[in-house]
Amino acid sequence: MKITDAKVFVGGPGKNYVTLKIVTDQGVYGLGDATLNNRETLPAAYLQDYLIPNLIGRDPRNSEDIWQFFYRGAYFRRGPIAMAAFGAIDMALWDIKAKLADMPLYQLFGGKSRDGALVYAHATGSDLEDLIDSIAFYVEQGYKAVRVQCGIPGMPTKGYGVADKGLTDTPFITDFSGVHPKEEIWDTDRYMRFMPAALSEIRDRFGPELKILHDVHHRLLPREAAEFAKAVEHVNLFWLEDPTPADDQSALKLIRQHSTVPIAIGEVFNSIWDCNQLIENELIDFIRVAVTYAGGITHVKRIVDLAALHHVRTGFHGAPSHSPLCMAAQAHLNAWAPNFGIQEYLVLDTPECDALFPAKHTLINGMMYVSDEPGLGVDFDENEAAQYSYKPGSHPIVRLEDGTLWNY
Ligand code: GCO
Ligand code: MG
Repeated sequence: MKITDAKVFVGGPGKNYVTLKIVTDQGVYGLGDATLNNRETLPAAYLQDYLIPNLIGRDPRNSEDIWQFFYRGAYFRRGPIAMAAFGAIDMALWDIKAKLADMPLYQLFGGKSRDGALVYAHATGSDLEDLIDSIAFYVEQGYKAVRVQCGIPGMPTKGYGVADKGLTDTPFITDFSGVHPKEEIWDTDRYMRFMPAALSEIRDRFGPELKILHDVHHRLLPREAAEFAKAVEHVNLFWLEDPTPADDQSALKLIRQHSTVPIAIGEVFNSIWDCNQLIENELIDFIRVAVTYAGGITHVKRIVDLAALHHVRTGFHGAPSHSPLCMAAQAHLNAWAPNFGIQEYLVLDTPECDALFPAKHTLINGMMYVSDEPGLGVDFDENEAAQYSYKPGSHPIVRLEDGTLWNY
């Protein structure tokens, strides 16, 4: 069996999805996602210029050897661009393998450990009252877990994860007006004064059952993060995400010394070497890697297995930029992983997205149910894809009030 062709598509409804289609001499094809948010053309070029020419003619069933060939063969290892490109190939090869076996992908990992996977929604409010309405909306929809992000009184701009309008408006983050980022202003003191009390009030309003998550989005210094974690301990958060920039791993020790709040980190990681020490030293509780950004199923499954040895559960990244293919790969891992924790899931089932990526995965009462179709269970309509093309976009950047550049 041989790979005869591979094509890359960039574009989508309101997103720049990077979709890889690998075609074989036996008519079976596989799909993978290389969408690196706001840098989408780079994994696409890596695939087109270097990886695809080396894929043609290979046996698609040897997904492990192909992964090693690209990873070791690059010589300059890791990095989000390369890992997203390898990830797309790997995802597509697992799709092919499961289609050949005529099984849903999770069967190849060891079958299902659960029927439905717990997901969390994003609630957002420009002030606490709006946020409480937004949380109530998701609770009424049946969600058992909600991430809560709130505008901070006196903060010159709205802050991370706070939508511009409406209680269900998803803050898509990317601004498609071009590659020059908008600027936001951050003030740690105002955040520290407001947010712990707001979380406390949310807990009082919604009672003990609701799983409440909060994303600090890398904004605090280690000592501040320890103080914050201590201050919210009584709120009984499901997790506190990215309290400090995830590249300083020793910062987590200080937080751990002062608080038992569960910590989730890893959405910016792209390799097991970014998280092995955090996992082995048991400094985190949830690992947030995404299958796309971290080298595909082959590599992320290794991370999940390492995490399981250290009581670290999964909480895969599921921001709106992730393609339905990445979400499907994660849905299959979620169905299998003995150490599954939760899945971030931002509903993207617009008619346009469904037409581009037909799929049978379902979301009912805040639980995601994986499709039993062979493979990843997501298709890709090339005719639909023809209407979309790449649109340059960017994340905001963040500054302190005096102009100092801060972490987005
Ligand atoms: C999350 C993330 C995202 C990121 C985004 C960057 O928890 O979902 O923090 O909102 O900011 O994925 O591209
Ligand atoms: Mg996050």
